[in-house]
Amino acid sequence: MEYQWYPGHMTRARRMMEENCKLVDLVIELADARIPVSSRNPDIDRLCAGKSRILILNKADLADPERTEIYRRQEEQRGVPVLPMDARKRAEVSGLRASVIRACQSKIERDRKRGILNRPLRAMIAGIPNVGKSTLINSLVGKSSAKTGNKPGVTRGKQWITLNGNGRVIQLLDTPGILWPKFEDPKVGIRLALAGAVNDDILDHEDLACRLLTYLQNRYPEIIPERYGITVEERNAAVLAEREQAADMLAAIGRRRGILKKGSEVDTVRTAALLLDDFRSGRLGRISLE
Ligand SMILES: Nc1nc2c(ncn2[C@@H]2O[C@H](COP(=O)(O)OP(=O)(O)O)[C@@H](O)[C@H]2O)c(=O)[nH]1
Ligand SMILES: [Mg+2]
Repeated sequence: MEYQWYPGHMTRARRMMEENCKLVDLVIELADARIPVSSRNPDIDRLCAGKSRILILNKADLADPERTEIYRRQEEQRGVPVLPMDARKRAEVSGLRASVIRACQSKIERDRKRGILNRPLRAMIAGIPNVGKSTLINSLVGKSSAKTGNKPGVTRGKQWITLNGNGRVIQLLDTPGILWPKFEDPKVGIRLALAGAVNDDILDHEDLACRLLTYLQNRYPEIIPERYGITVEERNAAVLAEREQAADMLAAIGRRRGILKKGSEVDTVRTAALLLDDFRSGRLGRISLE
């Protein structure tokens, strides 16, 4: 989350991806199930050309299951195996080993024809910051050997984590590949920010909160009234622009929760922080932004 994507960072990340891709048979790409398009970087196709691929739709516990399923089917039609999951849950992560072996089947066949049996399969995990790469590695390995949190992996030298299971050895590069988000489309930037994938301090929380409220009003109109016990005033809905409606709603939430400044004015900055936190932690329910 502390990531600021200066060109130098991007170049370094790209070079690392290229270098590491050469070492593996398979790339396990992580995307955020709530923003499956905005959290991916299409450059991975070029960087990892010729490698087997698996796409993990992580944080599926926070996403709208119907949308996740639509995206899963769409990507599988393109030939990429897709696994929605909650990387924090070991039981959900355990299916990944079988998927790795399946995804590498043609490689295994080629080896077999050459008389090479049980060569370890090498894999790496890749994704934008905060998508859950370290969490996934921890769950796969079963102990906290990979750093989680908001900092990128600290390991410098190349190390492999050996995963046994399904009768074949899988070697996982212990340093995940870092992909950089694509910000050219401002909508993408907003979705990344809402999902908590980019540095929060530099953002206007009120603006984000209002955008979220507008989105929810259009896509999940029952959520805000249910969670905060407020009603959208018909009168306002009829006369106010979408943006003003959202600001109105934010103020109503703050009033309802008693988030006030000195005096009796609603503190919309703190209300915005509450709303964003409720969204990011799943307290508003399972919501997808794409
Ligand atoms: N709800 C939910 N949170 C997750 C999941 N995977 C990771 N996280 C959280 O997302 C944050 C970032 O995870 P981390 O593994 O450090 O991301 P990395 O930067 O890609 O290595 C942490 O707070 C994790 O607990 C998931 O599947 N569901
Ligand atoms: Mg990490």
